[in-house]
Amino acid sequence: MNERVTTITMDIVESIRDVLRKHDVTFSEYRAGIMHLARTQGDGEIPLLVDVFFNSTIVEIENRARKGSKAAIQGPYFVPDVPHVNGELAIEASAKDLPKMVMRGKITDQDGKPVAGAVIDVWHSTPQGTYSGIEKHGDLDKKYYRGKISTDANGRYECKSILPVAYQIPNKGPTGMLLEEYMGGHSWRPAHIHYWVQADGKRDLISQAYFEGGEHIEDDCCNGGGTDFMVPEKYEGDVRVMEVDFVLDEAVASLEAAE
Ligand code: MBD
Ligand code: FE
Repeated sequence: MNERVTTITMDIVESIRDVLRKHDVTFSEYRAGIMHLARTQGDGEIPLLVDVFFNSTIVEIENRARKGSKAAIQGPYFVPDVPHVNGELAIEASAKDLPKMVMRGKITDQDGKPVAGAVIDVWHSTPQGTYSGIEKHGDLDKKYYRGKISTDANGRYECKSILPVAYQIPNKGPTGMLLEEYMGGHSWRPAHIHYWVQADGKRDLISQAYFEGGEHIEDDCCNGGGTDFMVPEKYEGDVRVMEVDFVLDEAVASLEAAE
């Protein structure tokens, strides 16, 4: 028995009941809703559906307490235990000639001191707008377009990859159908890079970066934080430079205990 689970579950139930009453929801609508959820579950899209609508709210709550860099949505496609990489993410042979980017930046603490030995998980979509290591997306090995990178003694990191492109969340399944067909919206996200920064004694930071000049930054189907996470357009030769610094908060003891 967990009091917090009980309280939150009953509040969810009560707020859904209010919505059902407000809209005079019928037997057949109720049953259609259940069937849509069942289809979403069958297609493995429950994490996607929930993230589309609610991940940004969790981010909002998380950011109330943050003094350093703000968190962004994580999305459903993080994969744990991917290889450490040295300077470059694995790229498929078929993608070798695509435009490149370099991710780099500095990690500091609240006092501006560099954080050495921080580990950053980075991940981004394939040129096809899918993610590696996700069963529903095909069988591309999880080593592609993902990796753990570490900061050096000066708190700096650097890693190359291909340039991610504008990205449509899976839009053929029940989540895409809900957004597009039933609700008349779209299923686009801005091209993005995901980050998960971890360092001893520091609060984890999950973030993203968007590309200045890219589409859907302020029109994101996942409400992803918009221009707050946009990186200015800059090139070195023909390589897009994604310079992203992170300022970490100190670890919060009560959060670690809760995990
Ligand atoms: C993604 O790639 C993503 O980043 C989010 C937040 C939701 C769905 C797919
Ligand atoms: Fe993503």
